[in-house]
Amino acid sequence: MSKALDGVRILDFTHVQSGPTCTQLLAWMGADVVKVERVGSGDITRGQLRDIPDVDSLYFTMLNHNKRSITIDTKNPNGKAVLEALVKRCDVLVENFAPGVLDRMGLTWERIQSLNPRMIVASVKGFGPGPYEDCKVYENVAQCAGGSASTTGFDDGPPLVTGAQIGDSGTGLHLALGIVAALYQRITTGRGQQVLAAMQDGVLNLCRVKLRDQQRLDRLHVMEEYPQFPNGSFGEAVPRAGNASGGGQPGWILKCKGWETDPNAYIYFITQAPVWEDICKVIGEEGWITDPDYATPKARLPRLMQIFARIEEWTKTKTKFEAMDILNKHDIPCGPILSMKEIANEPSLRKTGTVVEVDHPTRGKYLTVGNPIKMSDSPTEVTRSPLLGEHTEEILVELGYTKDQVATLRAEGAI
Ligand code: CAO
Repeated sequence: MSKALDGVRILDFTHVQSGPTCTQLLAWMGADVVKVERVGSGDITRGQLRDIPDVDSLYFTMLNHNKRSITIDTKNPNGKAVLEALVKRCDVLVENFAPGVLDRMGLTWERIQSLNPRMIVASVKGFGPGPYEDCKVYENVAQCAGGSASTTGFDDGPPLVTGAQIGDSGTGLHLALGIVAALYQRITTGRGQQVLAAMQDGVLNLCRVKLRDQQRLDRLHVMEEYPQFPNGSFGEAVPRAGNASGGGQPGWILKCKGWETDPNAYIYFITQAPVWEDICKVIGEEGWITDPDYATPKARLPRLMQIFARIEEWTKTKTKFEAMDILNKHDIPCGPILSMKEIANEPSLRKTGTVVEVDHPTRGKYLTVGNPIKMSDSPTEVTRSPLLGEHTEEILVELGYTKDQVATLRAEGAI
């Protein structure tokens, strides 16, 4: 079956996490992704957080499926010639080097355009133009600068980073969308363009509701769905909201049976207004259906913590899965706190290809997260990540190099 991005050639000059997530998605959608790596060492993540000696780490393998690998020393003139041959042949160059690196390699936007005016150059950077544009950035820096850390955690604790890689993988996702849009625009303009996704911008985009709340706070000086209401105090900036829901339907994380020993025996419980009557019946508080102190969402706001404490008395008598079964029958929105172990073993996620088992020649079998985007006419088959330089010769031959020329390049360390 054909794939959405069949025929699209990606020069993947990415490393670590943010850029590789983007090009992995494009590969899953059918693009031919050629990953350019340093001779001898490759992407630094090949050797980071290793769980098996001398074997590509899960960090690397889980971000580089369905790609081909070529090694090039881009600081060697003949290596640079190979890189430029790839620029001429490809549709998109994706990179996430520190600011200025591509220019120092001689691959300025002007040079790339002169080599291939149809080339789309897509970059992840830590910051967009401004005071921090020259800074190197990793995940947690972006979470802090994008508004996530100041709004995550509990009121009486420090700012917190989240386990979701919203700075790296989140920005990779944003960049992938920019790339496919640029490919679409190129159909009519015939021209390439530069696509920039800054990690600070990507995180802020995902924290949009908190900028909404900042403006509500500026105007009203109070936000009734926040746990600081009614007994705590609000300062000038959006406070950390604990486990409060970011939307109009109050929610909180509640203990379930076994919480004393299982750190994940919890459920997220949402007191959605349309099912308030059912919630009251399930927990045995039928009086709250008509009691004016509880009957309306507005009346409940100052009592949310007390209400959740009462609901928790009920959830503590059920496992999170028993509670889910009961609550779902009443259409009460809720979600179990699933551990990574539970997710890894969840049969339905295996069935949909969201969690996939992959075989690797030196590592053996391992689990990875498959394509979260499911397309009916462009199915994803996850194939293993390439070994370092596994496709160097194959790609050079495609570029028109003879086997003798490849041997010469190898001998001089250019590839
Ligand atoms: N051959 C020869 N040299 C190569 C090469 C190759 N194939 N590939 C890269 N290099 C060189 C570059 O030319 C550069 O050299 P110079 O600094 O001399 O010009 C050098 O490798 C290092 O590039 P870098 O500065 O990007 O790498 P770093 O490890 O020092 O920094 C990071 C890493 C992630 C902080 C930085 O790349 C960055 O800020 N990227 C943008 C933001 C980003 O994507 N961050 C998320 C990373 S995922 O957590």
